[in-house]
Amino acid sequence: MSENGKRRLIGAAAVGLGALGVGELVAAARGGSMLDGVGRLLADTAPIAVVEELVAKSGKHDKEATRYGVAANVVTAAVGIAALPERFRTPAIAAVGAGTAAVALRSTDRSVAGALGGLTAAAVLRAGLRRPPAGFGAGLLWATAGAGLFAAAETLVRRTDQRHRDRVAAIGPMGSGTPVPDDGLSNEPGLSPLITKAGRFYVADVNSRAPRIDPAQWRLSITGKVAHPLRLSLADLADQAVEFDAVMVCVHNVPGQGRAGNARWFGVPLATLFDHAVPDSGATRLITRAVDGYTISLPLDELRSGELPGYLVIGMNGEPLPPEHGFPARVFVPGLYGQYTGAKYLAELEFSDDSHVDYWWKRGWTRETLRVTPQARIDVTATAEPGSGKTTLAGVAWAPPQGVSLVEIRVGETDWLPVELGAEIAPAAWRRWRTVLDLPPGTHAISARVTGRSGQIQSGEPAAPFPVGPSGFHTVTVTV
Ligand SMILES: Nc1nc2c(c(=O)[nH]1)N[C@H]1C(S)=C(S)[C@@H](COP(=O)(O)O)O[C@H]1N2
Ligand SMILES: [Mo]
Repeated sequence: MSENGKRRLIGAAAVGLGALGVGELVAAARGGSMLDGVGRLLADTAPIAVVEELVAKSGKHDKEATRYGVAANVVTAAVGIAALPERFRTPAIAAVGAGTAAVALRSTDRSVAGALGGLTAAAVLRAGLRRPPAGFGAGLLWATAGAGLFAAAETLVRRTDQRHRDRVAAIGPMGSGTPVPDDGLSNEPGLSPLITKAGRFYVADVNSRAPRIDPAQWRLSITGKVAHPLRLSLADLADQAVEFDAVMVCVHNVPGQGRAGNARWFGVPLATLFDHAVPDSGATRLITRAVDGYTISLPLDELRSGELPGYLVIGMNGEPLPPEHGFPARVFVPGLYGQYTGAKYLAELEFSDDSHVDYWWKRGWTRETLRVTPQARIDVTATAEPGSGKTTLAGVAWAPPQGVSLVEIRVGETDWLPVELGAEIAPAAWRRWRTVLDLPPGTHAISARVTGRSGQIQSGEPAAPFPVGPSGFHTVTVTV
């Protein structure tokens, strides 16, 4: 490529960054983001193999990774457009602008903001590519301004989120205030606490950012094949709520990972709502529908018979649900994987027949109501001192809803050895465990497994999460 051509492309990248910054700031000023809309489009449409690959590779920062990945693509698109013959540029930019706007409009509550951002970014791109920055200084100016505006937009959105978070927290306590009982296990450094703090609880979401729902305006609609449709406020629900301890597990939690958390929840038993609403005989599924249209449906028979005792949850660890965990309400059936347990940011509970198709079913996930399989995790491997074989192992295990009856560990291919269990705070909750071994010098592969009170023993056969849930043991290596 000629020097001139190179300079033109670098100039275009700078213009792209400028357009991104201006667009995001325009969106952020109204509480939204262009990038969030694009991120959601990816979640909605990417082939399932791509989704699974991304989830498997991503850790805690997958949302940030998506945002910055999308941002990088905006800059790349600017370069691509600049490389087109002049007569194609305006239509290409118009298509990108309209596309971004359309994508924003189909997403959650901040759609208009994202759409305005997209159109503004397109206008800036058009102007910038028509009179490209002449020389290094002008390009640097575009790039710096763009990066600065983008950073400002990020700060603005974060502030708006924080204001919402504060307003949610100000609603006041949601729960009984009863202290969590001690499980009697000595507190090893690194061992998961009995209750996972909301800020440390994993987040799994198709949205980059939780919708900001106004608690004063919000009502839960109970609709569909039902004798008494209902509209309930948060206060109506709080009046009927009870407390329960349970572990929530993401179907993507391959053994050893942290996509599981144990919380003290506050919610209305679904059975209570069914008593008020009275479903028709033709109703077979309960559709839990979020404000953004995301749905998870549940088999009504099992919910009603008590085989799947579910809750409409409005509180977590004594407080309102934090925005990212589903404020103002979500459905949770202990013992079902998160992806099958019910929607966060609930707008509606609809009694329906079997014709409904859930969000993830379209992408090949099973229509079976997937139950959590027993899993043990090793959080701690601590040798007393260098050269000593005395090694403390500790962790958590779950087998909801019936509970954990046995946790064992195995060193290499030797026999399974039972470990000490902490007291059970609730059968549906996770249970902590601990043991001290005297290991011979060398390197050891140590695995853990759990047996549920139902008799189900954790399977050691490694399997990826898609499409019916993961299996295998968590195995760590310890060198003495
Ligand atoms: N509205 C909505 N509800 C949802 C999801 C979502 O993306 N949107 N994700 C589901 C999945 S896959 C899981 S594992 C749990 C995660 O809940 P958490 O983010 O509070 O941990 O919520 C479930 N409910
Ligand atoms: Mo999940």
